[in-house]
Amino acid sequence: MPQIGMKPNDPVPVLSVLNQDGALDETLEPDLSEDTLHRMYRTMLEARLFDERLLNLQRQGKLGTFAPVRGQEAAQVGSISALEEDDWMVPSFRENAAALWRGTPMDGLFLFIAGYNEGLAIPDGKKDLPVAVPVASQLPHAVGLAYAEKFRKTDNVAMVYFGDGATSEGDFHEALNFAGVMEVPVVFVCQNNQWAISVPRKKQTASHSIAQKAHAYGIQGIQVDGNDVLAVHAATRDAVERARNEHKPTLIECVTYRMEVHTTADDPTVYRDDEDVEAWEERDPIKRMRDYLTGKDIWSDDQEEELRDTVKKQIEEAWKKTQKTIEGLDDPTVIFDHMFDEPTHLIKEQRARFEQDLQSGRDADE
Ligand SMILES: Cc1ncc(C[n+]2csc(CCOP(=O)(O)OP(=O)(O)O)c2C)c(N)n1
Ligand SMILES: [Mg+2]
Repeated sequence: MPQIGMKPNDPVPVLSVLNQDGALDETLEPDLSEDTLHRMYRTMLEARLFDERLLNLQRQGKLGTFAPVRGQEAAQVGSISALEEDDWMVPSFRENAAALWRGTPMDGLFLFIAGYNEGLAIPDGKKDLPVAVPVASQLPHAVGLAYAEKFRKTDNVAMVYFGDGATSEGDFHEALNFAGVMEVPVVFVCQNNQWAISVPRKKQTASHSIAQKAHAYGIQGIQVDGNDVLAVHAATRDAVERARNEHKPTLIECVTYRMEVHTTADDPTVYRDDEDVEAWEERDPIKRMRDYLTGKDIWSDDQEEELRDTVKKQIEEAWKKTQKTIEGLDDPTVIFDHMFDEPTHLIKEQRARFEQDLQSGRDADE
């Protein structure tokens, strides 16, 4: 049989705009206003400082487990800032930076991490899905939402976040396949942070890149420097436009690094080298954006100090508000409230049994 030219590692475009020191390739600089750039920087800093406070409160036993975002702020803020209010944001479980950009209140995030269902409530009319813990389960949801938007002839799109580990799940492949065949206006944002808990990227797939998997489904793929907020934004803006105007999906691989623990239940010192983490410290996305803004003469040390103070106050106020809210929450049966609009008979039975158990506990206490 004649051999036809088949390249196993088909090249995908690779995009970077800012180098490690915040210096710029001017030909690729996205056109963003000073206000937008400031808002992006502020959200990245909010996410970083919020993460630090969450860790600190978790270590004091005041919060439950959570997945820190440190190191991935550019991947999230660069991408979410390309989305419009009427588009869908479909997160995984590590998207606090993207959630903050979408206006999710910090006290809601605190409340959820403290173990209260109420913290996950999405305000009416907001097109954000709640956190999805089952890895990759959110990808088909995003494809369904985007397909419905197309069906209803709106020009809204959906953007879905997931990790490198999620690309080994069937849901990832089914979602990309359906999106390609049915021409669904969805943007797949993979944050390749090099780890799925203790499983390194090279054990996740033999594929040269994650972005190239797009080709198997007939959709566009692009790999970007995920610690370069401008590159992530430029790639995502193009993908959102393509989804909105042509109903073409895109897979974006943001190459980044999980600088922290997987969750607070994890100890990465037993499976990864400090030198790797230190090497990525040099590519810190926040420092890089700050250098860029300073180089453009639109950021100063005074502004930095003022912003840090403001954000720290905002975090403390949100924590105080959360503690107050917790005092007024004493109905654990709300866990049955949000799965279905009309509860199924099984949910009704479980709720009744749970209420009985709670009552017996209260009777025994008296
Ligand atoms: C279906 C499923 N399997 C296993 C788990 C346990 N688990 C939680 S996070 C995770 C790794 C996910 O890695 P990745 O997709 O790279 O996301 P990251 O945590 O790096 O953001 C695993 C295996 C889960 N939540 N859901
Ligand atoms: Mg990962």
